[in-house]
Amino acid sequence: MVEKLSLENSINRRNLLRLSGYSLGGMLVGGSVLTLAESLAGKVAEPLNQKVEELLLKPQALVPEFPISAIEPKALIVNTYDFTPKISLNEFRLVVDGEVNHPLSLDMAALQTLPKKSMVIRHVCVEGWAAIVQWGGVPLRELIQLAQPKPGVKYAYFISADRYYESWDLASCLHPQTMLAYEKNGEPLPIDHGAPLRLASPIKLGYKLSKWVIQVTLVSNLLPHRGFWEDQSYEWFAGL
Ligand SMILES: Nc1nc2c(c(=O)[nH]1)N[C@H]1C(S)=C(S)[C@@H](COP(=O)(O)O)O[C@H]1N2
Ligand SMILES: [Mo]
Repeated sequence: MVEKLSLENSINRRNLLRLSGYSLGGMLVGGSVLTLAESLAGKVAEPLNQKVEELLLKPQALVPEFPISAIEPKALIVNTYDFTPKISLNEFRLVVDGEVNHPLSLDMAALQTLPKKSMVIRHVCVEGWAAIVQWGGVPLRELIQLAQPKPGVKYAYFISADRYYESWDLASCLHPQTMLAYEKNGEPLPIDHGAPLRLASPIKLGYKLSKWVIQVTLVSNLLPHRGFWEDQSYEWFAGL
């Protein structure tokens, strides 16, 4: 059975627990998912959402990065609210959907053919610790450009395999230093730190940086649910 996973039912009906292990691929893929090859082959001709275009062209202030020698290899504390999900790499797909012209469903091999960025930044947790970490991965703006948000899109939801969820403003998503990371300190991302794919960015506090991201849903309005911690009174924007 192919079930189209909508953002609302993924949050409200807690499908994610059920999804978190195995049959991700088939269940997440709806009717009109283009492969990366099809997207790249020029089926992405519609004009971009104007706001996306502006944000891509307008230089956004970069946060200064650190030299490799500043990395603190032991300082990143595993901070997981509940459990570490089991994700089968064979079945893993990152789905980018919502109000987009070209929904994507990409496995890790496809993600690793996209432009790669590496950065050394400080991760800051509100619980009072920080760590200088090197992340390697794909800038989120690359994926958003491929998916082509429709006019009106202002936010992204990030759904994780452990039922964590977050929402971000579009400008922060398109910031050149916001990425979906698959490497930490030059090595494949460890499971506890969010493998195969997690958010990394020097512009947001730690709780915005979702681990085990399986779905990015672009929307024009926020739902009553805004984020796992935000729904328990943490600040939503959480900028650094
Ligand atoms: N899916 C998911 N993402 C998450 C969390 C979590 O519990 N689940 N914890 C958040 C918090 S509070 C922090 S500080 C960072 C910690 O990342 P780390 O465990 O790799 O150090 O992940 C964030 N992302
Ligand atoms: Mo945190």
